[in-house]
Amino acid sequence: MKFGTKAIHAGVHPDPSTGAIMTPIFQTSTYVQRSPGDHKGYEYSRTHNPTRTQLQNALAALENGKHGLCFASGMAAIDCIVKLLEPGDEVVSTNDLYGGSYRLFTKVFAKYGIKFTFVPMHDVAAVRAAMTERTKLVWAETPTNPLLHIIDIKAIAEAAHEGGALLVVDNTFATPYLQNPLDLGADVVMHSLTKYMGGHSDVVMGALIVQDDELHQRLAFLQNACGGTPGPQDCFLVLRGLKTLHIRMQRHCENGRAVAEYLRQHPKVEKVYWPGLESHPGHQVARQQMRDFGGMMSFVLKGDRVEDATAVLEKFQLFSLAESLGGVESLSGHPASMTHASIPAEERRKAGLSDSLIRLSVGIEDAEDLIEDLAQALG
Ligand code: P1T
Repeated sequence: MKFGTKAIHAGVHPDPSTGAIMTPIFQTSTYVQRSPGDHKGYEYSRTHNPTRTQLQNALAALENGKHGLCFASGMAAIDCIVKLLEPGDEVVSTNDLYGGSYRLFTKVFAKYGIKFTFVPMHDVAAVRAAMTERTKLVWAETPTNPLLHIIDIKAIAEAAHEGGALLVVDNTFATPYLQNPLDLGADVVMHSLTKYMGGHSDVVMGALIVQDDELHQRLAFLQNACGGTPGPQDCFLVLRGLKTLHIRMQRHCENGRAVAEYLRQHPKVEKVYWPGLESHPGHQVARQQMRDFGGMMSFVLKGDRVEDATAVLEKFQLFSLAESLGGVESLSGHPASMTHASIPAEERRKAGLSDSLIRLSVGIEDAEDLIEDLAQALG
């Protein structure tokens, strides 16, 4: 089955009791049993809920995995994975990643005796050098947030597995429309469903997708034991969003190209970070592991001054200044003071994240209007 057909049909079935073609919102916390233990597979909605089950199955199908697990946020999904670890275990992570992931690793889990090492993961040798016999997890995001580095998933999977570690890929920026990390050797795919998968900036949710039955059981145990599960209405919203994922992503990619090309030739722009540009250092790897290049990008202005970046951000009309990404509407952001403020300034600079970097989530409006907005804001 091709991707668009899967986005609409895979993993979901008309409701058996009514024939409703759209998955109903099973707004219930509990399920009646005929006799103790004699039930229809549903006991309590933290553990299972039929709306969530259909979403989990749809996500597994889109990522070419076997099992999906949904959470109340992307952070709750990440929290679940790290809870697989024991004190003394180590994680090697990319040094360019969502600020909230960095905060969870360094401010929450580090105090439970888990060690995190951050490396420029587009350099496979740096990953190998950072791994020890205690490394249990390799944490990759690709393209990375916010510098759009491309990490070679196949190469990192090999390095992780040689060292006996699992590879997790945060696939939030790419979505399964652009890349399927499980096919390239990853063990777990993680998503903030809040972004492209939901697609309409109206829900906060996260997910994990795996192939392996035993790993699924361990994660499902934690999902239920820790309880960071989403409600059925939010699951419905993401199910609805998924049905247009392929159409939206196609347009995000087209508009992404138009905006990146415009910024690249603009006299006030110093550098554009978008993997579709041939000048991007990860372009060749991106061509191999992605089907297109997406709608996320960052740029710095000539002179690299925060006050100039602030002036542009204040002038945008269509690129609303807001956290988050991946919705139908275009957004702009200032990572140093917004999404990545929880990473110490020194660490940000070491990773190459300038305080004047502007991040764009290019939406699916008409490209001409977006470029007009950039022209007036930069002018
Ligand atoms: O916001 P939440 O659904 O909990 O997802 C966290 C998360 C995880 N991974 C990546 C790559 C992310 O970008 C995010 C959330 N990011 C933003 C809110 C942002 O504006 O970058």
